[in-house]
Amino acid sequence: MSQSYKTISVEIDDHGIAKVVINRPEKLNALNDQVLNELAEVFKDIQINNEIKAVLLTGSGEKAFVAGADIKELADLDERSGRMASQKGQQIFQAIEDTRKPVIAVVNGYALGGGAELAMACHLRIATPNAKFGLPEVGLGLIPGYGGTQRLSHIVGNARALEMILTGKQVSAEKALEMGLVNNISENAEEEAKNLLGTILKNGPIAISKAIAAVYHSDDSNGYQVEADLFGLLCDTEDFKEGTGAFLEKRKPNFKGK
Ligand code: CO8
Repeated sequence: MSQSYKTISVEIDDHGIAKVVINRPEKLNALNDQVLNELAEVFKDIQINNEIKAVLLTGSGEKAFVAGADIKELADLDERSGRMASQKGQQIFQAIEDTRKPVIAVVNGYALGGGAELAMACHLRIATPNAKFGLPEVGLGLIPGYGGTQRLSHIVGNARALEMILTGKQVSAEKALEMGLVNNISENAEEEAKNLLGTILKNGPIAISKAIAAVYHSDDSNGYQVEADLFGLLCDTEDFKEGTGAFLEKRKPNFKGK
């Protein structure tokens, strides 16, 4: 990566998995303006860095993934600055969701407020058994503002989303799994996430990026059209010839991402 960050560390392993760690453990990785700005920069770099094939996002320390937006900074917001702060965070989280490389959150503790919203902006979520999800904003006289009202209802449905948002109550990792809010729970969540990414990365990289794009169009009225267009586009790739050729020749495919 081209830059060094103060609140985020990034390490790229031999398989092209970028491990992105939010590094503010003394404040349970709360998202202050600096963390948000750095997250935006990191994901811009990830999008254009060909060395990076997939992303694992987690929080530092034993206790928290991210305990929310930084309440100290929130306390001074008014109508105008509040709307702008919400929009800024929404855009950054949207850019994470729009990454066309798989992004997996390893939720290693509290994922509250903006932290739950950040995990939901990732494509997949693996939790440690001590993970706790919650949207406690109503207890602060607020509502979720980084896309949580929208993403939570897409993921778990309106009734369950409203229960979480209106009560502000935390849910355990097990409950989150039952609700479909996380893909899996593991004591070794990071290893599990890397294995999952390893399995994904054996497949054609263009197909992976188009699959992510197609799934995120599923709520649009033109989702089927997008699917057909992307399907057609993939039929013109060398990876498609390689994948089908390898099956017919009974060998493993060697995808080049072309
Ligand atoms: N913001 C700022 N500081 C925090 C936050 C936070 N969200 N969470 C924890 N901290 C700080 C604590 O103040 C404490 O700092 P210090 O040691 O200097 O006093 C340190 O982290 C450790 O925290 P605790 O001592 O509280 O640790 P506990 O183990 O006792 O408790 C909890 C852990 C339960 C997670 C507790 O810290 C807590 O309730 N945190 C706040 C959780 C919360 O309400 N999050 C939602 C915030 S609102 C939000 O995210 C809105 C998002 C949308 C914004 C859109 C527009 C801007």
